[in-house]
Amino acid sequence: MRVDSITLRKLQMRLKAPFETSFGITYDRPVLLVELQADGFTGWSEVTATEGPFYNSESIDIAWLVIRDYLAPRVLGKSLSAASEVRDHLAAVRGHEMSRAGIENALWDIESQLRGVPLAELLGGTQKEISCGVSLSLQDGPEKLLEKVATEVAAGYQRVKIKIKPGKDLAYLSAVRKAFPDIPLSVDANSSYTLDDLELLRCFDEFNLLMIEQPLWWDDIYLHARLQKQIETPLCLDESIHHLRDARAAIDLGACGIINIKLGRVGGYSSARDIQAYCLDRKIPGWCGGMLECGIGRAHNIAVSALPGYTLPGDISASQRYWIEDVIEPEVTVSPEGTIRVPQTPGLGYHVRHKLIERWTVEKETWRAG
Ligand code: OSB
Ligand code: MG
Repeated sequence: MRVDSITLRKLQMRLKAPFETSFGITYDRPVLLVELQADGFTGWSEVTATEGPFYNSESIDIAWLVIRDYLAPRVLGKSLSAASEVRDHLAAVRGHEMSRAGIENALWDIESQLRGVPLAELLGGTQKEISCGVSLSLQDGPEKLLEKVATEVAAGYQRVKIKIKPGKDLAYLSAVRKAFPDIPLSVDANSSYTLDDLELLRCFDEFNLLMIEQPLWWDDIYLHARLQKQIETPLCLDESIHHLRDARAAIDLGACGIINIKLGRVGGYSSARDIQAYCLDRKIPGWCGGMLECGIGRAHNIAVSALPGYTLPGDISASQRYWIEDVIEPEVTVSPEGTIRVPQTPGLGYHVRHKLIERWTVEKETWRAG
C-alpha cells in the first residue's frame, strides 16, 4: 500500500439529546474524519477526540494539527505491506493516541478492501455477533433516569451503564436497582472521585454492579489499586489505559478487574489487539467503550469487538440513539436480543455516504504524497 493522500474533515453533527458526563455536557458533536487514499482505495476512520481536552488531553483541533504537522508527513508516500506497520512510523509522536488511531484505522480499512477480507476477520476477530450495552447520560433526577433505563432494557440492550458523579450517585443507583433488581448494571464516574470518598464508594458494593468505571484520577493506576483492595466490585479502567504497558501495570498491581479497550484511546487496532490478547491471557474481561461516534467510528468499534478478548457487552449501540441521520448505510441497528451482526464484507462493511459527509463538512484539508 502506498499512501497517496490524506484528507481531514470536520463535520458538525447535532446529537439527538445532550450527553452529560462528570466532565461536561455535549450538545453538538464535532466529528473529525480521516479519508485516506492508497492504491486506488479509500479508507475511512474517525478521530474520536472530544471538542475540548476534558476526557483526555486530546481534542478535535489539537488532533488536526498533530495529523497535519507530524503524522501525515510520516506516512505520505510510504509503502507499507500491512496496516499494522504504520504504528512504527508514527511511534516518534508521543501520546496523541486518538490522532494516531485515525491514521492506522483508515489503513486497516484499505488493507481489508485490498485483500478482499472482512475487516473483523483481518483483525483476527472470531465473533460473528457482538453484545451491546448502553451508556446513559447524567440525568436531572432518578425518575428521569428510570425512564431511560426502562426504554433501553425494553430495546434489548444486554447491559446498562449509568454515569455518576458526587451528588448524583447513591440515590440514582438505588432507584435503578430497586426498579430493575436483576439487569447487568455498571457505573462510570469519569474520574470524579478521590480516595477521600472511600466510604461512599464502598456503599456501591451493595448494588451488585458489574463494575465501577474510572472512579479516580484520569491518569492514575496506583490509587485505583489501593481502592480495589478495599472494595469488592471490580473496577474497570478507561481513561488510564493507553497501551499494553498500562494494561500490564494495571493488572499486575490489581488496579482493576476489567478493562475498557477503546480503539481511539489506545492508539488504534494494533494496540487494541495487543491489549485484548493480554486480557484474554490473564482472564481479565475486556470490552469496547464508545465516544459518541458517528457511523464510521461505530463501524470500526464493531469490527474490533469481534476479537476474542472483547468478552463483555460494549458501549456500541444503534445509530438512531445518537443521530437523526447517520453517515453510513445501513445505519447501525441492534437486534431485539441486544446484538449487532458483524459485517462479512471487505472494508468497513457499511456504505459511506460521501455526498452527505461533503454537505456536513465545515472544514477540509488534503495533503498529497510528493
Ligand atoms: O467514559 O465511556 C466514557 C462518552 C464520551 C466520553 C467518554 C465516555 C463516553 C460514554 C458514551 O460513556 C459512550 C457512547 O455511547 O458512545
Ligand atoms: Mg468511561
